[in-house]
Amino acid sequence: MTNIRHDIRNVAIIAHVDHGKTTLVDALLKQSHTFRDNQQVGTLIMDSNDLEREKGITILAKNTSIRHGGVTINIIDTPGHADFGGEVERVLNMADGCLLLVDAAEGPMPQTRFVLRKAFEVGLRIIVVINKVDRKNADPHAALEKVHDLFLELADDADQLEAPVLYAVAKEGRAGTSPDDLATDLEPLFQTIIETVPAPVVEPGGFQMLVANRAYDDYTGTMAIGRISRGGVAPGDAVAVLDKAGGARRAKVVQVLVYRGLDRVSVEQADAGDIVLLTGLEEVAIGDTIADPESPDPLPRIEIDQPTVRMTFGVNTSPFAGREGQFSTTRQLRARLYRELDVNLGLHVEDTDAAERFQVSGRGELHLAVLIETMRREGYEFEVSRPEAIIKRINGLRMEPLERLTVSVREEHLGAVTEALGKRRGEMIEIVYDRKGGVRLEYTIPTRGLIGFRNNFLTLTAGTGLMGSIGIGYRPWAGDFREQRNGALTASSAGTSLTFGLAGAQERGTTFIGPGEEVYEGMIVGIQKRPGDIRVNVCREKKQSNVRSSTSDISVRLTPASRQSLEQSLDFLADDELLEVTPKHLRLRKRHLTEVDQSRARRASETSGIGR
Ligand SMILES: Nc1nc2c(ncn2[C@@H]2O[C@H](COP(=O)(O)OP(=O)(O)OP(=O)(O)O)[C@@H](O)[C@H]2O)c(=O)[nH]1
Ligand SMILES: [Mg+2]
Repeated sequence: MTNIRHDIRNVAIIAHVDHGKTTLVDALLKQSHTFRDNQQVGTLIMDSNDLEREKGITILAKNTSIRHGGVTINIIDTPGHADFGGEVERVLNMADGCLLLVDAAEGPMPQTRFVLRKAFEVGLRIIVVINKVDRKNADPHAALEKVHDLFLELADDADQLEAPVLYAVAKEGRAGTSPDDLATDLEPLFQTIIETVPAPVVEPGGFQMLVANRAYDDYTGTMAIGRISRGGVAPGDAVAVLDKAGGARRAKVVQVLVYRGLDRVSVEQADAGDIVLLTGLEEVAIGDTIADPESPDPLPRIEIDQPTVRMTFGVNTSPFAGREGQFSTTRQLRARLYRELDVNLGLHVEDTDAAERFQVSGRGELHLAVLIETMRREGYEFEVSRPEAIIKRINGLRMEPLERLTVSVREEHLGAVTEALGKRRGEMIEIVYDRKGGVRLEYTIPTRGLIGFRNNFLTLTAGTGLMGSIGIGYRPWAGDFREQRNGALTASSAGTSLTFGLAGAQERGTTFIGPGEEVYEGMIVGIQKRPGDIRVNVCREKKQSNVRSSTSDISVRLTPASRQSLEQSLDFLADDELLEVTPKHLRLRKRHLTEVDQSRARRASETSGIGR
């Protein structure tokens, strides 16, 4: 006999990046009176980690829970950026339904397609929410029409085509069944969730739960998060942890916690359908099953799409190595990278033939950049190489990852953007002009062609363009097309940069550093105006005729340094260059620092015939 938990709904919120998921969760939380009346909660409450707040995007999927009437609605907020698609894949198994948000002005974007496909695969009931209908250029009807096209394309059976549609302004906490007639609150959305999302079905049998996520707390240690699919659990219960290798380990549950708004509260018992956090189980990996030791049946492990981009992480070999980081040895770097695999499902780490270098693969540049930034904030120092697409041999053929790219640009930027994409082997599959001077283009393009493209795209469209892409599999290698970057300005000797020396460098190009910074020979201090590296002496002082004076540099006009962010630095890197990452600095450098080393490396690659 099966039971149904009428008091619970488990719902995930999915969408393309920035379509308003976290904002909608804010409003749902506020309207469910989860907070005390005088509690200051702010906005994007669920984007709780520092990097999320700085970047204004969600990186990790997170749970929360609200009460509406007599029903507990467990909500899973997910990231919309394609690089964090692995986060979406691993949490959908906790839900029975989802809200598919679509921006009324942008319409469905590449990640909308990705998350909808995953939702269909998992069998979620879908509620379409056309959000941001307040935007000036909103066109909710056109957006909905495109959503319908997407449903037709992706649905496997007719049932899946039935989805209620709501319109919303998440920012104001309003929703309704027509874009011109929104309620003053989200009541229509609450109702639709309760009516549409199936209540959890309780499978009969002993306790069973798939670990979909982990959290850590200094008090309780690691917590395993998941949805109970069978039976119940209470503090003190003995359980079996079933791991990837097929092994089973006995453990004892210490606490059973559930979400209440932003808090976690301890409960005496939880049952199938509940989303819980269990403490006391120590080393549990995502994808493990926790089960009754009497019926230790593993659930299918979570399937995650393969990485498409990789780079090497190595021990810092710059002359400044060991100065700024707390953790800098091979052992520390290796342990940290492998530890990441427990929680970051989309990531792969491999040893290389060099003991001090590791190959790290992820779902995109941002996926890897977030790892780099996180590690540097933890006190690690290391060096990374240029990100590259992962090339495979399949049936003897050289194959490369391909992406589907959607760009929206203003008509005046169309020429520049299509030209740039053409050079990167992009193939246009669709072009749609709207009535407001905008153009939407669909492309297929090798992942290779997209690495480093974002910055370029923002420049070409003066910051007004919109782009998004998702991996769509492998295809035969499309041939070389590497665009020549302009040459680097490299420091010719070690020392401290001075205004006079930098002014000399600025005659040759743009500088990345300001005066008073320590440099080493072979460090990249700027970019010149044409191909080919040039060495510059940024530490050169003006010859003094008499007494040295700290104001003697004033006569020289310096353009402010063009500082490179982490992502810009990764985009900048050529094959023979590295990025040194420390808690205090990002330094671009040549792989071979001195002229002697460079020519030796050049000779070695020529004689071995592998030269790039
Ligand atoms: N005009 C308007 N802006 C909105 C609305 N909802 C959200 N926004 C804005 O859209 C931006 C992105 O909102 P988020 O809630 O962070 O979007 P998200 O889907 O969670 O983004 P990721 O988690 O990074 O994928 C924010 O600046 C919001 O203020 C809306 O209904 N109308
Ligand atoms: Mg978000």
